[in-house]
Amino acid sequence: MNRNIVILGMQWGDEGKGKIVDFLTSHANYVVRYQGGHNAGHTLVINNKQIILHLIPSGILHDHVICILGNGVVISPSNLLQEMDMLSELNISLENRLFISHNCTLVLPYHEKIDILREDMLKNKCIGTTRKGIGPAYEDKVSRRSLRICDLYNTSLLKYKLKNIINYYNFQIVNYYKSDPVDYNIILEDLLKLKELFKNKIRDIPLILNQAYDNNKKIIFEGAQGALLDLDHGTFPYVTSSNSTIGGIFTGSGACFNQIHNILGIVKAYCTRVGSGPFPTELKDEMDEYLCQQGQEFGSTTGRRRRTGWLDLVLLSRMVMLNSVSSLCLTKIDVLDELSEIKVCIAYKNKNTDQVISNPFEYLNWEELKPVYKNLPGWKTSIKGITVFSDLPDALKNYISYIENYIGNNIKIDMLSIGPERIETIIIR
Ligand code: 2SA
Ligand code: MG
Repeated sequence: MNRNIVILGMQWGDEGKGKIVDFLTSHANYVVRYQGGHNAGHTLVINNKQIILHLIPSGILHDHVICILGNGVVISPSNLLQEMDMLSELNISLENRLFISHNCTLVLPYHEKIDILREDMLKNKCIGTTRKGIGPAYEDKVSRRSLRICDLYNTSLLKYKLKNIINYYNFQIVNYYKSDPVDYNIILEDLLKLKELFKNKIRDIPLILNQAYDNNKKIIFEGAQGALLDLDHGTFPYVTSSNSTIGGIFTGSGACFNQIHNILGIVKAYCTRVGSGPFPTELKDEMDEYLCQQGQEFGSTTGRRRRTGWLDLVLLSRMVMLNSVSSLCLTKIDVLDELSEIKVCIAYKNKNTDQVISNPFEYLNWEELKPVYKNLPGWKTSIKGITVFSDLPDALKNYISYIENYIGNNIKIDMLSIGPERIETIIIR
């Protein structure tokens, strides 16, 4: 594997990035999160035990690795504490292994409250957020109002800023949403306790990453959510509030594009989406229930049932282009083991006129899209236990070639994940 690798989800999240980060971390020195917050849910299965990480990078299970939360990550202190406790119960030490940017924005109870109030008010028009306060926290950052980790170390300024923020939020919460205000004193008290939590972890992350690069260290950048949920390039407004495409790395960590050697796009062999928004290949029949059960497609942060659909090669091609992907990793292939026929979306038509729509990102009316499918034969056999590519059934090899040929530009599927465990990974090249 090339030195510095980016792991990016190519769909709407839950492509299995966490497992791949954990797998590749055996060769890495640093694993960096650079966007999102505890809305993410990265599931790892080690020796039959499931571990779900929301904030702490998935490299943490390898004790030689330094894990980093860059400035682009929004941090809920209570959630971080919970995750640290969970890891310490597993005897995983964080001592000198978790470094955090002092510029990280804090996610605090008023963010969560306003996220929930807004979503409830929108009813069936809601975004379907994780209700964790992620959007409101990023809003505070953009409006230059947010509390950041560095603010914890200047108590008088912290009090002043918090007072203003609470006034700002309570005005909306009480007057517009007719809900109960949040309490300044309780939040302040909690914030004052956090100095110790962060003290030994705060570092100048851009400096660390640039020095690591100069010293030939290996860095993995761990994307959260998926490219189609990107604030700028995704299916707006049904997106998350950060840049989950490649650019998020540079603004969110301080690393630079010439320090990246490989951009690995993670693609699930079918599609899922949790929350509202366009999903052209969404299934509404018994196949939806089948994929959901076989793939255990339930949100790892909220427990919500994920919507399922066929692999969409039109959208995948777009995301490969947009992120300058160097190679792909196809995940959860085993979920399709029993199917006699597998569909992939290769084009769109207008649902009413049958006119071909070559570019949905130009056409913009997602509701009118009708997928055109290619039916590919299934392999109808279990691939469990297979460790080398040559042992895979021909129909699966054909499925892989079909995807590669469609994407073109010599982008290959270099890795396969055929189960949740580390060993259930096949390296093709
Ligand atoms: P938010 O909370 O403001 O980021 O929500 C905005 C949209 O982004 C989607 N989103 C996600 N989609 C897939 N997986 C995510 N993480 C969890 C998981 C989600 C869960 O791994 O399963 O447990 O429900 C994630 N985080 C945000 C969200 O559904 C909205 O569509
Ligand atoms: Mg997830």
